[in-house]
Amino acid sequence: MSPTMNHRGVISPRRRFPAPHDAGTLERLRVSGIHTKSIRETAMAFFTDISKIEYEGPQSRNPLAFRHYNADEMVEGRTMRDHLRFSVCYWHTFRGTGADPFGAGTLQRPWDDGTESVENAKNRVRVAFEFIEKLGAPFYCFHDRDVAPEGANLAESYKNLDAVADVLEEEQQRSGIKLLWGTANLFSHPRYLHGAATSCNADVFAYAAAQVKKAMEVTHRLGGENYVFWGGREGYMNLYNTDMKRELDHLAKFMHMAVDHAKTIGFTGQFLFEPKPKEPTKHQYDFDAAACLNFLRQYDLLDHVKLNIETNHATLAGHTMAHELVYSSIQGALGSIDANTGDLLLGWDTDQFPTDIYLTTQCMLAILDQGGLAPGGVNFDAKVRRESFEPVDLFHAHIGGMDAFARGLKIAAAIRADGVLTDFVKTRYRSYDAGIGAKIESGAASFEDLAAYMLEAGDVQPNESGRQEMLENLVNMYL
Ligand code: XUL
Ligand code: CO
Repeated sequence: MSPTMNHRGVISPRRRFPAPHDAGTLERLRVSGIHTKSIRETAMAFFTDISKIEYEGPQSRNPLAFRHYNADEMVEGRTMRDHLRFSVCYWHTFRGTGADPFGAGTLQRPWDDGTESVENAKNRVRVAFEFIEKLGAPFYCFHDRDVAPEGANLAESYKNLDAVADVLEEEQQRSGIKLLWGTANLFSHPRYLHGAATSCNADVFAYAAAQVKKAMEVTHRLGGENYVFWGGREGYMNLYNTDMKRELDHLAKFMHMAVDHAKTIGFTGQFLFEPKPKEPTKHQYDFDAAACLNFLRQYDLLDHVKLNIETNHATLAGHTMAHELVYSSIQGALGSIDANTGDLLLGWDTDQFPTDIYLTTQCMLAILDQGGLAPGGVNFDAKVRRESFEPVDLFHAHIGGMDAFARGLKIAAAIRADGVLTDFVKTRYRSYDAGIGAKIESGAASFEDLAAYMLEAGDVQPNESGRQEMLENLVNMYL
C-alpha cells in the first residue's frame, strides 16, 4: 500500500512525523517546553493520525483494526484480554534502530533526539505509553538500560533509572498499563564481555548483582508481576579457557541472591528463566527448557523460578515452540512466553512478529491446557524488519501478532470444546487404564512380573495406527 493512501493512519511519515531537526519540530518542542518541563503534551502529539485500534471483526479490511482480538470477548469463561495478557517490549519497539551487521539503523523514530540523555529517555516513555494505549495492550516490559541510559558510574545509572521510573510510574497510573516484567541488561556493556554472573572476574559478578538489585527494586516499585533472567552472555565460546562447573555454580549463587533479595524487599512476583541455545555465545547455559529445568533442579531453585519460553529460541535449539511449552508445562514450570518467530531459511534470532496460525494455535493449546499463563503473559519479543521503517509499521506488526494469537486462542478453544485431540490421545493410552498397564503406572509391577506376563502372552503385534495425517487434517478443519 502506498504511504500516501488515505487509509486511517497510513499517511506519509514525513507529514505525520517531521524530522527532529526540522525548524517546525524544534519550534514545537520549544513551545511545549520539552527541555524544561514535562513533555506530555508534545509526546501525545506523535500518533495523532492514528486512533485507538478497535476490533472490527474478521471482515474488516482496515489495516489499523483488529479482526480477531476482541479484548472483552469471552473464551472458555475468560476474556481474551485475560487469556492473552499481551505485552509490548520496550527494547525492540522503542530502542530498535534497524541496524544489522551490514548496515546502519533505518527506523524513523522522530520523537527520539538520538541522544543518551535522561530527558530523551523520559520523552520516549510518553511516546511508548501513547503507542501501547492506542494499541490496547495491557502490559509492557523492559530491561533497565532500555528505559534509562547507563551513567558514568553505577550511582549515576541508579539515579537515571529512578528518574525515568518516575515517568513510567506516572504513565502507568494515567493509562492503567501494567508492567509484566522487568529485567537487567547484563550483556551490552563491554564489562560483560565474559558474561555477568558467569564472568571469570568476581568484580563483574558484583557489578551485575548491584545492577540486578536495582532492576528488581524498580520492577517492584512499578508493580511488575514477574522478573526475567535471560542468559545474555552466560555461556562460553571455548572450553579451553572455561571452568564450566564454577560458572554454573556462580550463576546459581546469583539467582539465589536474587531470590533472597526479593524476600528482603517484599517482591512476590514470579522469577522467570528464559532459555536460548546460542547467540551471543556459542553455547548458552540456558540452552533449552530441559537444560534450564535441570539447572534449576540441581541448584534447588525450582520452587522460585519458572520459564519464559520464546519461539525463536526454541527453534534455534532444534525444538518446536509447542515442544518447549508442553515440556515446561507438564513440570509446572511454564510461566510466560516471548511471542515471536524465526525464519525457516535463516539460522539466527530474527525475532519476527508471529503471524502463523498453526504456531499460535499450538501455543494456545498448551497454554489453555495448563489453565492460563498468569501472572505471565504473551510478550512480543519481536521487531519490525529494517525495511519497515515507518512508525506506523509498529502498529501493523503488533496488530498482526495480537490477531494471530487471538485467532489461535479461538481455534484452540474450539478444538478443546470438541475434545477430538484429547479423546484420541486418551484412547491411544487406554492400555494403561486397567490390567497390566495400571499395575505399571501404580508401581505394582516389577520386571519379573512383566517377564512372566509376556512369557505367557508370547508376543505383541503392532495394533493401532498413530493416525498423524488424519489428525493433521482434523486440525485443519478448525482453521
Ligand atoms: C534475547 C532475548 C531477551 C530476553 C530478555 O534473545 O530474548 O530480549 O527476552 O533479556
Ligand atoms: Co526474549
